[in-house]
Amino acid sequence: MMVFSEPAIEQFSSFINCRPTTLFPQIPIVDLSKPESKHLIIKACEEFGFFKVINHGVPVEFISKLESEAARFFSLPLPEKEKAGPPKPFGYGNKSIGQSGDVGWVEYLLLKTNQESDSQTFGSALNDYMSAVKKMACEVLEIMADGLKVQPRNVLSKLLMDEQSDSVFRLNHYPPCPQVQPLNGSDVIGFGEHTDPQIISVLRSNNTSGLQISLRDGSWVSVPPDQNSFFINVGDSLQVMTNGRFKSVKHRVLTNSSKSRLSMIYFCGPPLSEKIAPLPSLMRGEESLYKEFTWFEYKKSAFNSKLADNRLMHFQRI
Ligand code: GA4
Repeated sequence: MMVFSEPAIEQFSSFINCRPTTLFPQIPIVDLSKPESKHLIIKACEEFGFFKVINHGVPVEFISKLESEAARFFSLPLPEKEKAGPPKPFGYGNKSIGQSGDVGWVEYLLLKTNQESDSQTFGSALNDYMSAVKKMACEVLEIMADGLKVQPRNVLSKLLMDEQSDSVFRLNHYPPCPQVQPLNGSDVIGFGEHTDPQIISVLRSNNTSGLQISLRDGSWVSVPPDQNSFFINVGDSLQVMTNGRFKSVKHRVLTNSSKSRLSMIYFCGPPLSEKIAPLPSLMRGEESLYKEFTWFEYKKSAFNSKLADNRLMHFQRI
């Protein structure tokens, strides 16, 4: 088993008091093979900015192969893994998240999606997985466009299909985290609360709990893990493209004291030069709530922020 000793847990600053945790039983489940999925997706994006996808079409063998490759990578000795770092912007990272001093009880790999790279480490598993997940993400975005009654149907998915699409792939490993006395009743943060800057994020994890989302009333609920499904988060860019009709979901990950959690997330980003603005047909005479900006400008500002910052604030009109 992997030992995660530096810094000692006692020195670790990311504790929060967040018990008791409520489960999120009403999580919207979208069956991609059913015609009603378009209404369910719209409702879920308006209410939670979050939903679970079943009948997703991603082959199980792609998922399990990448999961075992990732587990193998994270079980390497630290100096070996560090050869793949630092994550600026791509590579291996350990506890430190972003450039503004955030920390979490997590190690990770940030990877490009547009190049046949990292094949040395992951063989074909990575590309097989990413292609299948990208296809599924495009399907979700097309059903969403349908549900929003915006045309053409590929208005969102084409941003992902673009050769210049600035998507990112992330593997997160949350080692089991010893809960220390006298911190009983506190949880250690694996990945602190934040919204994702992109359009949507597509997450798959093993069967270890930890993911929580924040509801509209500000309460936190735990998302029961499901290794056979995918979870979709609405990101800041989609909030802007829908002029605030969809809200990007605040989420975080808490550590588990006995089991390790492994997640793989595809962050669907547009090309850097893309203008992020409300889709004209969704405006119905309204004004845009946001100033005009490109994905490059938003990303630059986001990467200078702290994880928990409200990044869209600087781009709001009022
Ligand atoms: C959150 C979503 C993705 O994981 C990520 C993260 C990025 C990073 O880990 O470097 C950021 C974070 C994420 C948002 C604010 C900035 C940038 C850490 C951070 C403090 C890869 C992304 O695109 O934005």
